[in-house]
Amino acid sequence: MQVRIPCVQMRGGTSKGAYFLASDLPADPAVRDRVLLAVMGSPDIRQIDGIGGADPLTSKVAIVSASSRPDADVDYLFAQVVVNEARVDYGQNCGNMLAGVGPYAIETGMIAATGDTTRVAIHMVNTGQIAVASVATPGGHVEYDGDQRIDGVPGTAAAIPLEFRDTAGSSCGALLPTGNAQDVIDGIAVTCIDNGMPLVLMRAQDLGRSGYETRAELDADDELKKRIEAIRLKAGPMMNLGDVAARTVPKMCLVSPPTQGGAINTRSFIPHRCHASIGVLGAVSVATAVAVPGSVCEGVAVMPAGDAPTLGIEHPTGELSVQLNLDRSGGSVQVSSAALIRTARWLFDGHVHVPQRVWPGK
Ligand code: NQM
Repeated sequence: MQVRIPCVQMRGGTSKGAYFLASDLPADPAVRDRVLLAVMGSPDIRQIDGIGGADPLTSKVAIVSASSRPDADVDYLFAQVVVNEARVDYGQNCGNMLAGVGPYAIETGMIAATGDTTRVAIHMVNTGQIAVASVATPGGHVEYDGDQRIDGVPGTAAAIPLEFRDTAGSSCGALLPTGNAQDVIDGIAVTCIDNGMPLVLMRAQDLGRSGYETRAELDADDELKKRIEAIRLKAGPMMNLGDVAARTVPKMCLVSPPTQGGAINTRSFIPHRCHASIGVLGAVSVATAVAVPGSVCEGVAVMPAGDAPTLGIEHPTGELSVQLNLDRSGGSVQVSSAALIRTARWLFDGHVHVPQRVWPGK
C-alpha cells in the first residue's frame, strides 16, 4: 500500500523540484524527512526509485504555508534532499526554487492575483528573510509565457523579478563572518561572505586552475575537489557554521576575470559538485564580494560604477545579472538590497506516492 500526497513539480529558475503544502506533509520533522527521501528516491546516486533527477539541482523541495509573519504572504521552507545520502538539509535557502513559490501560491489559491502583476512577499523560513517576487498575472491567471531568457534554461518565459533585503549574515550572523574581507586557509587567500548564501571565494589561479574549465572537467578533478573540501571544513567554524562536514553550506566558488562583459567569472561547488550555472543567492553573495573592498575579487573583477550597478556574474552556461543597491553613507560601502530576474514553469501536478511503511498518511 502507498500513500498519495498532493504534489506540484515546477522548474524554478535553473532548478527543478517538488512543491508541497506544509499541511499535506507529516508534521513531525523526522517523519517528513523520511517522506521527502522516499519522494526523491534518496539515498541513491541515480534516484531511480523516486522523482529526483540524480543531481543536487533537481533534488529540491519547497514546503509552502500561510505566513506566520504579518509582513509576508507565504512561508517557504526549502529542503535540499541529498542525492546519495539519507539526509535532508534545511541549512540554506534556494533562490531558484523561490522563483516558483509565487506562482505556486497563486495557483493553489493561497493568495489572490491582483492586477497584471501580483507581488508576493515570501518569508524564507530557512534563514528568516523576506523576498518579494513579482509574478505576471494578466486576467487573474499566472502567465508562464514570455520573452525573458535566463542562462541555463532553454527558450524564454515570463520574467519573475525577485528582490532581496536584509540578507547580509543570513546564516553566519554577519556579512563577513570572520571579520575580514580576506583570510588565508591552507595557504590560499579566501573571502568568506554571506549575503543570503554562505560562500567561500577563492581565485582559480591560486589553485592552479584557469576558472574557465567546464562543469564536467571540474567534477572529474579529484585533486582540486579534495583541496577545496579541506578549505571548506576549516572555513565552516570560522564562519560560525560549526562542523560543516555533513552540511551543504558553505558553497565554494572559484573566481577569475570576466570574459563576456560581466563583472566576474565563477565556478561554484554546491558544495561537492560543480553548479551547472550558479545559485541565485550564491550570485548575490558573489556580487556583494565584488563590491567589498579588499576581497579576493579585487584585481579579478570589473566593478561597474554607480550606486545601483548591475553585475554580470559569469558561470559555466552564461551569466546571471544581479542589481545591487549600494549605500555609501557611512564612509563604507553597504549593499542595502539586491534584485535579479528568474523565470519558472508549472510542469506537473498530481500525487506523489510513498510506501505506507515510510508514513501511514494523515
Ligand atoms: O543560491 C544551488 C540553485 C542553488 C541554490 C545551491 C540557489 C541560491 O541553483 O539561492 O538557488 O547553491 O545549492 O538552485
